[in-house]
Amino acid sequence: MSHTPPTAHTESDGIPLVDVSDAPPGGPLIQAAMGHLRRHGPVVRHRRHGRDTLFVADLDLVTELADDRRFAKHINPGLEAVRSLTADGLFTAYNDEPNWAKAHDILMPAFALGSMRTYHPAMLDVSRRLIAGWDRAAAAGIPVDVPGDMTRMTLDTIGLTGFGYDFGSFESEEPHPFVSALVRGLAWSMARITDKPGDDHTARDLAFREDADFLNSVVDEVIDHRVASGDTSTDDLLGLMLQARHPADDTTLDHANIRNQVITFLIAGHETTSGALSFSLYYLLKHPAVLRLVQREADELWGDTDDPDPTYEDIGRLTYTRQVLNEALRLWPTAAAFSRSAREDTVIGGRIKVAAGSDVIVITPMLHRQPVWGDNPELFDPARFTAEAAANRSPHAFKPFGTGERACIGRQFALHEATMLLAMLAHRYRFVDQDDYQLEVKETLTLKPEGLTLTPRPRTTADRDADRAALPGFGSAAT
Ligand code: FDE
Repeated sequence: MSHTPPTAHTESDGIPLVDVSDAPPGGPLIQAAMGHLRRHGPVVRHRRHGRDTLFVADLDLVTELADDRRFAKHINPGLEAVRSLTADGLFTAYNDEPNWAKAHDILMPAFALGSMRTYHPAMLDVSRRLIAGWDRAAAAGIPVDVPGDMTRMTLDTIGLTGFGYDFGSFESEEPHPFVSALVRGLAWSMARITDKPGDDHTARDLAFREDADFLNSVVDEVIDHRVASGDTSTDDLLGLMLQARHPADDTTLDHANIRNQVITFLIAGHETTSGALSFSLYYLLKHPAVLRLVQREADELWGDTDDPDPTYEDIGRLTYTRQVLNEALRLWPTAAAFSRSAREDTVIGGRIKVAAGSDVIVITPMLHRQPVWGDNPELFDPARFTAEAAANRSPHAFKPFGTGERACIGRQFALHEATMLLAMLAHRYRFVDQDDYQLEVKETLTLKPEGLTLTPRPRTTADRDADRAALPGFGSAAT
């Protein structure tokens, strides 16, 4: 972009002000926010067309904002736009909208750690679909489209485990039409954030309505299919939503809300996790010593078998693989910001006035690069996430899943799915960086490494032995 970054002047409370009203619409919002915070320090006042938002990365300020007694989740203009797709679904519901608490209570059990045992077989099944495709690429010596395949994986997984619906994404070269409509719908939501007041967007908005209608029709089909089947079990999300009665009023969720939740879970459950997997693979591709440690961990569980059968319990034992995932989520938290608003007029940091209801946004990738992370926060180092290192750090230094009562309900789900797939891929393949890929972060509602490809090569028994021999002494830390 040729546009010069806006310079800041300082407001009376000492906070730098960045006015982007003259910036062209569109463009990557998170990376622009990261740029402002890198240039002007860990709190910046951001102004667009007269509307002010505080951008925050400072750990002490985030610690204050995380206090649910003083602050609550804010439905900012971005989420407000996503509401056109998901209305009072969990992710976009206002805090006081009755269906938030109702759906939250009904669905919580489906996301408790123990429920992952139920989803494990389907997650494994979809992992094997992905691996079948990678085996074909490996045999042909051709690269795979990493974000594309990760998106197929996570969409099929949430579809099957959540709703018993098979998107069959690996059967097609093209993304599923549902995904294309979803991606366009989310792009529409994001575009609206930078709209200039007064511009005419009729055609764009009509196209969005068509996509939204299509999404609703697919979801209605999924719901109708379940209802018609006469299946009344409650062991997936859809079953719970159709059958479980809330103790407060003994009613189930209504049809419109169930539809909003299904779309919510399809959005929240696939884009974010797919990005997390893609960034993890990017870092493994670029850090062979880390990859070897992941491989050692997988080899210890699965030995030289070409077709391991990971158990539910195995996934909890993949602690180093989990550290890799966390470190990727530190540098590139795929849901990269969350908004807070003050319950009452207040002051943060002892000097910054925050009016009730005004918008404060935590820019998570910059929180994750604060001094608490040491002198070289850009360095990829999974040793930051040993149990000991994590215990010695403020819980507010790492927020890839948001905060408080509106934090991510799907956290265990995403971690189980992603840890298993990463370990299975590292166990089975060597990764070849055939194009010397240079990271380019693409923004939709979430972040992903644009254009990342790699060539998988089968890992032979001889490779496994050589990898083990190349490892430094047992128990040494990764770099
Ligand atoms: C949520 C979430 C969050 C918060 C946001 C705000 O605050 O605004 C975040 C940050 C997140 N989330 C993140 C994430 C990451 C990853 C990887 C994920 N995530 C994944 C997932 C999966 C699933 C299924 C999900 N996820 C889901 C979800 C939901 C439903 C929500 C909403 C909650 C409430 O309630 O609010 C979320 N998530 Fe997530």
